[in-house]
This record gives sequence, C-alpha cells and structure tokens, in this order.
Amino acid sequence: MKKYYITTPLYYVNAAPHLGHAYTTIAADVLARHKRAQGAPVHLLTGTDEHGQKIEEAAKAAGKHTIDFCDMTSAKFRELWKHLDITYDDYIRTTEKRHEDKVSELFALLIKKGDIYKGTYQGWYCVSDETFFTETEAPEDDKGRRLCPNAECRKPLQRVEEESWFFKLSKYQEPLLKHYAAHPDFLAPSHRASEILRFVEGGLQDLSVSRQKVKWGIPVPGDQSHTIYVWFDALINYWSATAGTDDLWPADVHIVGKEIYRFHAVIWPAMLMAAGLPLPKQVFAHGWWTAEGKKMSKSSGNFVDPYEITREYGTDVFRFFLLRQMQFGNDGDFSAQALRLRYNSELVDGLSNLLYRIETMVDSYLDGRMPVKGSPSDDFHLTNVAPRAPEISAKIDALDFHGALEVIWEVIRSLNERVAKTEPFKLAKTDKVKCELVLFDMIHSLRIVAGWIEPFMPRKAAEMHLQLGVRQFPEALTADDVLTGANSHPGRIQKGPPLFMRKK
Ligand code: ME8
Repeated sequence: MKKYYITTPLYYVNAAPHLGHAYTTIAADVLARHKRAQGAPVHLLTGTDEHGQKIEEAAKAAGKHTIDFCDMTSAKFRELWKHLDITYDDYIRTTEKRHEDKVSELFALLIKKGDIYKGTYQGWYCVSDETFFTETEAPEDDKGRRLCPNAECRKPLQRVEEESWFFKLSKYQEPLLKHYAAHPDFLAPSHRASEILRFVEGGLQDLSVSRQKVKWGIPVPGDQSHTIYVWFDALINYWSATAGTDDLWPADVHIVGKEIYRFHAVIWPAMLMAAGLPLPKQVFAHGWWTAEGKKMSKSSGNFVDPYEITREYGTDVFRFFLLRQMQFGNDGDFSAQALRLRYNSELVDGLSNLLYRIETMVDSYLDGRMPVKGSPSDDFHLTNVAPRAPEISAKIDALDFHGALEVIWEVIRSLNERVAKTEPFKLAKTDKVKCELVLFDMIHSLRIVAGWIEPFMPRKAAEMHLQLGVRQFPEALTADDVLTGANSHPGRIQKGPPLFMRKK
C-alpha cells in the first residue's frame, strides 16, 4: 500500500538550525501525526544539504575538514528534531552514498537522453543562495554593483564564465504549464501558484547544472573536472531516499519555504519529466518568519534559537505557537510578547484552567470518581464538540494548521462558556445528579479536545489523557473513540498540576 509521503527541504549545514527550520519540520510532523492517527501509513523524510561552495567555505572558516563540519552540523539538526519530538521516518544527507549514486545515475541518464548537454556558462552567481542569475535578472544598480535579486539576500554576485553542463529546462515550459493546468492542487497555496505561472509563462532558460571550480560536490559522470550543481544534486534526495521501495514515490507533498518555491515547482518537476518519473502530488510553499519585526538571518545575528524558547516554555508550546500564530502560507512575525500573550490567553486561561477546574470539581464533589452518564444526559459533547472533528481533520489535510487550531479553540471557548452557564459549582449544592451530568459531559468534551491537540502538542495531549482517565496508547483518541468509550476506563480522575502556568 502506498504510504503518504511527506518531505521537508534538506537544510544547509553551514550553520545550526533556527526557528525557520523548526517551523517547516514541525508542520510536516503535525501532518504526519495527523495522518497516522487516521490510520494511514506515513513516511516523513527530512535531512541535510551538504555539498557546494557555501558549505565548503563555511567549513574552511570553522577550520574543519568539510565532511567533519557536515557531520557536526547535520547532527545538530537531528538533535533538534529529537528535542522537538519530530517523528521522521528517514533522514537523508546528500553526502551519503545511497544519494550520490542515484544522483550520478540520473545525471547520466539525462545526458544519454540529450536533456543534459555541454556548453559555456556566462553570468552571475550568488554563493549564499547557490543560484545562477542572468544579466537581465541581475542588472547593475546605480553604484555599478550586481546584487542578488532575491530580496531576502541582496549579497554581491560573482561573475562566472566557464564550461558547463546544461539542463534543457526550456524544453519543459509547455509540459509544465500543461501539468499545472491539469493538476490544480499541484501548486499550493493558490496565491503562490500565480507567481509560478507568470514565471514559467515568461519563458524558461536552460539551467547550468555543473561547476568546474567547486570541488565539494558529486562529480559529473564521465567528466570528473565538473561537479554537479548543488541544487540539481539536492532536489534528487526526495527520490533517491525512496530507492529500493515501491510504496513511497511519488511524494504526496513537498513542504518548502516560499524562497525556494521555484526550485521545487519548476526545476524539480522538469527534472522528473526528463527522467520519465511521476511528479509529486503537491508542492506547498509556506511564508517567512521575521523576528521582532526584522529579517531573520544567521549573518546578522537576528534569529530565534528554538532552545531558548523551549527552555522557558517547553517544546509543545513552541510547536503550538508556530502553527497557531500565522496562517500556513503567509508571512508572520515572531516576538516574545506575542508568544507570552497567546500562551497566557489560549493555553493558560483557555485550556489549562478549564481542565484544572473540571478536575478540581470532580475531586471535590465526586471524591475523584469518574462521573458516569446519567439519564437524562447532558449532550454538549455529542452535539457541539464531536461534530467539529471532520472540519478540523479536513483543515489539517489541507495544511491549514492555523485554521484547525482556530476551530479547536472555538470549541474550548464554548466549553468555558458552558461551565459559566451551567454553574456546576452551584449545582453541587442544589442538584448533585445534574452536577455529575455536567461534569461527565465536560470530561468527555475534554477527552475529545485532547485527541485533537495531539499532533500539535503530543506531550500535553498525553498528560491530558492520563489525567482524564484515558488509555492514550498506542494512539491518541479520535472523537469516535471517545464517543464509543473504546479506550476509556471507569475509575478515577488523575488530577495533576495545571498543564500550563501563567507567565509574567
Ligand atoms: O534552502 N521563515 O536550505 P536552508 C520560515 N538547502 N521558514 C524558514 C525561514 C524563515 N525565516 N528560514 C528558513 C535550503 N526557513 C536548501 C534546500 S531542498 C532540496 C534544498 C525554512 O537551510 C524554510 O523551509 O536555507 C526554507 O525553505 C528552508 O528553511 C531553507 O533552509
């Protein structure tokens, strides 16, 4: 059975991971956990991009052998993924033999097919972006300089004139446009699709895919004086990692940042067409984070270190905040204040206080005994909570993580309103039967909520389930499990400390 195959970009190993890398990887993990909870076999691939001039220069600056430097930084990514509870199934490094062999094989095949040919490259190169630009793409500015046209970069370009191998990208203009038209979900979200369409409609030029001066790379088959262009090499990872399997390719979704969308939405599908391989089902480009209103960059020192946040808030809050704060696909700003505000209002006041209050009431009024369903029953969890499950699920399926969390917090708000309205603390004195019904309903509603938040906050969801007397293994509960009572056992509430404590 074909697995649902999700990929993140392969991150450059020139420096340690920051919030931006964590963002994409957490999103991919939430999608993977959600799909697994639905019972789908899932495969999540991440890894590191380790060839090219930029990495070679970074290693030199650090006084290390290039591969030792790659080992060191790649391990930092893996450590962070472990820390953030990323459930990846495979981790690929472009310096691994399994990848290098497949890149050479594909390159040789495209030479044989005539889609890669030898010529001379004249133009401009940005080392930081590892990207070529033509004269027209990177015109001189009023000071006579040529700067990288990528607004996020703007570094000086290097003049390059050398013999090069070229990929016949121009040949794929029409096939790409046809593919986009026939597969409306291929380019997502839709507002980014138009950028790509405009770019491809404007005409495609053949792409230089080898470098003579760069030694740290995979040699061109049969022409050892050239190494393969780092992007051509790295993109192939999504396919090379599936070698020897028949249940992975094509990928279901490549999740990438908007700045590398063209590579994934234009060059990569053209490479696959040339190789006669099926295309991924979707390429999704999310937006960019700034930090405290400014561009995040390693060189300027303005970036958010994930460990700094998780030390103070824990990993689940970090995961939650990134997907809650901005719409997946749009840009947003990370600030300490926004994090504290959202934490206090949604996690402390919204969720944690509700759970704590209900458990405290069960403790005081029922001596901690799990409330039982009486007759007539109080059915808010059936009428107003469980029916929201398909909507939440559909939003995560569409990578609308922000929208899914919005619905979950709408439900949490409605539960808080329900407590205020039904006043179980008063009923405890006047109508014990009714009081127990309300508590039964609340416990069941909270069990459903715990299942919903599992992909986002796996640790807190497990804590909630434990406190609510639910067996949370092997998987988080679905709303249906809660309703059928499949995984719950009678007994006692395990009231714990509040899930989240207020921050000043
Ligand atoms: O581009 N906001 O690697 P990279 C949101 N090796 N996401 C961000 C971000 C920010 N400020 N900064 C980084 C490369 N990201 C290539 C990819 S794929 C075959 C090769 C995330 O280390 C986002 O996913 O520069 C972005 O696309 C990626 O990190 C870039 O990582």
